[in-house]
Amino acid sequence: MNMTRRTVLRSTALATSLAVPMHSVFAQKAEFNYKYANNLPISHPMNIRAKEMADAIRTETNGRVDIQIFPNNQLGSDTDVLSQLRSGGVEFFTLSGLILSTLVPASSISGVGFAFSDYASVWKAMDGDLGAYIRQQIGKANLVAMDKIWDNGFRQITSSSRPIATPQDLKGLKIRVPVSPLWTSMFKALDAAPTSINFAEVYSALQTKIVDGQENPLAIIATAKLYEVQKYCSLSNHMWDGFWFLANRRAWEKLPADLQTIVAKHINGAAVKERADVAELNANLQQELAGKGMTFNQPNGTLFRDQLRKAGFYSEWKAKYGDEAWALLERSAGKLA
Ligand code: X2X
Repeated sequence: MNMTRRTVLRSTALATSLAVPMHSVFAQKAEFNYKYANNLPISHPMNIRAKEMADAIRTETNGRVDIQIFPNNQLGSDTDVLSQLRSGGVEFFTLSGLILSTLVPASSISGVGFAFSDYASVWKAMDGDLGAYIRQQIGKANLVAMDKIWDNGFRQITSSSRPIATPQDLKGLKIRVPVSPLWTSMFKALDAAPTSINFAEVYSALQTKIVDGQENPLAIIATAKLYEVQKYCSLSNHMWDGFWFLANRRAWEKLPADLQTIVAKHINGAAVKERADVAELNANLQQELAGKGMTFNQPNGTLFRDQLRKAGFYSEWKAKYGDEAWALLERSAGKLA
């Protein structure tokens, strides 16, 4: 059953009342007590499906594997938790490939501006050769990426000061971007003034006007309540973004093969359900957000893509990723540079 908008809003109420770490009472008897951290609100489909996933793993392993979920940056910002994942302080972490690119440069290629125009091309790439290539590169950094990437969605630009209808409207805009060279590069090429801020600090940065804008899919704008501090939402669809479900390699290899199979099955199964939930939400939340006071506009993406091309953005990043990876991207995205 897809996560409908109403379900999310109902789960928001439920989740708010449970706004405590989703610690497991079963931890005391498990053989493997693992921590899974993420940066999304408890009400986001990622956490709804992750709870189901952890319950199914505990049941099918007869309590041998207990995964405790720490949502909403409870264990620290993305930058902090990536360090904890590498050291084994946490065993699992979901992270955008664009943020992971500070460690695995190739992992941001899925976020190249305007590369994907629809989900058919996204999943052809991410469940196909490009996803396999990125997972291989992640493996070289001593991390394990599960087969199915979780969906974040197509990203939209929000602002407290003005709607973004053309690339000129971005000129000088103080826009928050996640900590990632590709995000900074893209908005600099669009003449904006990007500031790298971890998601944990985004709401307060917008509230205190450290930045005027940010960009995220509607499901995050809704579940993180960014509509409270942003007036305009421009449906730019300027990039698709996803979350790799990452494991610390030592922790993963400690699991016997039979437990690895069960854990991977339920993690990947939850990813597929979360994808459907997020796509449903992102397709239906505009009305809800307009009801919360946001003003929407639909910019012409071609103008932004032309600006990126003129600024040399695609040729710069083709050179950084190399011909092999770029060819894998264009196989699903079409000709870019
Ligand atoms: O930091 C963001 O904007 C978020 C929540 O979308 C990511 O994790 C990339």
